[in-house]
Amino acid sequence: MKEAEQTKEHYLPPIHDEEVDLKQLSVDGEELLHALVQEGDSAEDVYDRFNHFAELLMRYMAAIREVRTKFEVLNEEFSFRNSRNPIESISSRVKRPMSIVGKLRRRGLPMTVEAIEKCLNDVAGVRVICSFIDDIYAVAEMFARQDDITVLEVKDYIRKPKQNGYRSYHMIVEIPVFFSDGKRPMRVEIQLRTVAMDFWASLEHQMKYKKDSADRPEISAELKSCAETIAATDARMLGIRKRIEKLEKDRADSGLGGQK
Ligand code: 0O2
Repeated sequence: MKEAEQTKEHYLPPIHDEEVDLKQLSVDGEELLHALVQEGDSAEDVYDRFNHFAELLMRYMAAIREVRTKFEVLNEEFSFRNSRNPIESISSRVKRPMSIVGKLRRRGLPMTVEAIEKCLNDVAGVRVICSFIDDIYAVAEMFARQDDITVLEVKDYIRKPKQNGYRSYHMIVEIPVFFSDGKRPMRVEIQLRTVAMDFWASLEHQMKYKKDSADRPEISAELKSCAETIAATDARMLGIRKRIEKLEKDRADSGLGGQK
């Protein structure tokens, strides 16, 4: 165990940019090492397991980069053709090592790299924030029809919002990533939502940690009402954009396109 603790700093691959979470391995370090220990383990076994874990996170980070690039390319092409960006921003994260451990424990799964790859869908997460609701479906469809993408699951919480008012379009996909030893399919969870849905979800997420509060039912009701207002506003904003586009088209068709 000591040996593993001493060498882990040495092993860590370089940090690439702010989206990369391998730093978390050092933050979670000792707790993570304890979680990975199995009965009868030698120091080498623990060290190996830690290294496999770190390598797996590195692979998920690579998958995130592939997915982000695809969305960035789609955004640029769409913007070139239509003179507006369907994507406002993209963020991504690799799940914290101790959150991975917690999820495996809750599900009664073994603390192994195989169990993570096979059973957890959200180790790599990419969030795509779109301007309008129709952009979400357009971008998701353009992404999903790329022939190296396998869509494993879709949850459309926009057409069918959750009871609490949560709205987003979720996809679990598999993307092939090329490493030195060959191609590996990597799983990534993608969440697509509008700016307004994202604003709502960030605030609602804070309720997760306020389970015992007496104010919870009232806040939840208020949040649900806000979710409905937001959904109505998103729909109205889309309607306005379509009307503006029609005006522009009519103007172009009538030969007035160049005049103000
Ligand atoms: P975190 O901290 O964001 O990672 P699964 O992930 O498939 O095991 P589940 O819950 O069936 O479990 O998947 P689902 O419904 O697709 O939700 C996955 C993620 O969507 C969540 O991850 C959240 O990020 C987000 N999400 C889902 N429901 C809600 C909600 O009601 N409110 C908010 N704010 N976010 C939600 P995690 O792991 O729960 O959380």
